Amino acid sequence: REIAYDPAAAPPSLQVRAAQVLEGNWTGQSTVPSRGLYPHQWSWDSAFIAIGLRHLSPLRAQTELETLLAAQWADGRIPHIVFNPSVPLDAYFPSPDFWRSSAAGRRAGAPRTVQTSGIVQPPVHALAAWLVHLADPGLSRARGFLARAYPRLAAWHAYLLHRRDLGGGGLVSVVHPWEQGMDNSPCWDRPLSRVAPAPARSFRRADLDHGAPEDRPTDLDYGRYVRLAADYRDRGYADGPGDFAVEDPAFNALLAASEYALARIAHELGARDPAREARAERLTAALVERLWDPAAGMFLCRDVRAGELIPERGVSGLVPLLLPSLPSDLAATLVRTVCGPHFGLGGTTRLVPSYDLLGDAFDPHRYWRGPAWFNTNWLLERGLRLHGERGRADALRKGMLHTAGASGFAEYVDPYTAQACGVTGFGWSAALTLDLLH
Ligand code: 9YW
Repeated sequence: REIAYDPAAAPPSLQVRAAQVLEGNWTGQSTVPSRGLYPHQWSWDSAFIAIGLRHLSPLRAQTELETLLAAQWADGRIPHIVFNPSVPLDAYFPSPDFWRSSAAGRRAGAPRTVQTSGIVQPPVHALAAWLVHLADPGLSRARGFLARAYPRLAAWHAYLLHRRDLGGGGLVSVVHPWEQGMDNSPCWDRPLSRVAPAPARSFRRADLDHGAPEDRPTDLDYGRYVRLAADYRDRGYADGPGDFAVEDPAFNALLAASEYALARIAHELGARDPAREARAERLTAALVERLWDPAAGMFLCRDVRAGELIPERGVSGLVPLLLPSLPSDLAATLVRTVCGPHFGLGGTTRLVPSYDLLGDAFDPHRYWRGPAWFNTNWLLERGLRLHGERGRADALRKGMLHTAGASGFAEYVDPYTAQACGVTGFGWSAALTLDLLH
């Protein structure tokens, strides 16, 4: 008897499942990180999502970035959240009525037509724009995608380099843990300890409606996040000395990588811009000078207020492996550190944890205090490949693809067991899976 082939019975491939997540999170103009937990557009999420989306629909990937860039402030900053007006205010905290961008951000040039937050996130956008262009150069040229994006991306970088060099050493400072994107990393514990928390009764967290409290930041963390953000808002989002200023290796390395991308974009547009590459190299040199710690064998964060390096090993200190002009002895040391006892790649872990396995604050389930995340692992996979570590890059890629599928595209996973933590169906986990598949 002939057995009919029933395609409906075949389990969908990883590629199809990843595409379904991105389809489900698409709003028509952009993609939410998570339908429940993060129902608006996030800045660095959109950059990573566009990098994956380009393989499904170059047009949607271009639109994703264009929607974000349309919310840029006149001073050049790209806000970390662009709010969707059709989502109820209490679905996410802090909501638009906390940030009050169009009123409090008026002098900094916040847009009038759309509500945003007033802080920023890591500058992955020029890198994303370049990769999106490469996916379909014909469509990109026909739509003037890069020609329209270029001045905005250049203004974004100028904002960071000119308004945010709070330490005066050629690196950008973040003024809030949410800006760096690894909210409750133990790297922030010391500089945050100087911030008086806002009273717990003065706000209501919406994140706990969607996640287990032991996988999330604490109420004390949130009190400090709220205090810092409210103070910045009350200063009209003007940049200057504040309570929290940290030079972070990942944030600055991503800016340098995006400067290289902007140089390529300028070249594609017929404008020679040798200053860009020089800037990327200067940023790399400043990273080495100000943040490299030979004893740790990696980059550390600098607490600008205290004038010292923060003695905690976070995954952000490995991300500069992404940079082509990193001195080769430093690249080799970083590879040894990723594979050594603190991060365990290829030994005790299959994906790189967000924080030191041997650190006092290590917690395999709590957000950025230990779990492995897909975006940082994607960046390290590229870095390993760039520096000739093909075998290790291939193994990491394999580990990521397996974990993405097995965890239902989790937001983050236990670095030892790969157990899913946070939400599933997470935007960049699905998007970067697609990118690895191509
Ligand atoms: C928040 C959206 C964002 C990410 C951050 C991550 C988390 C919490 O979620 O931030 O409320 O903004 O730490 O990196 O962009 O996915």
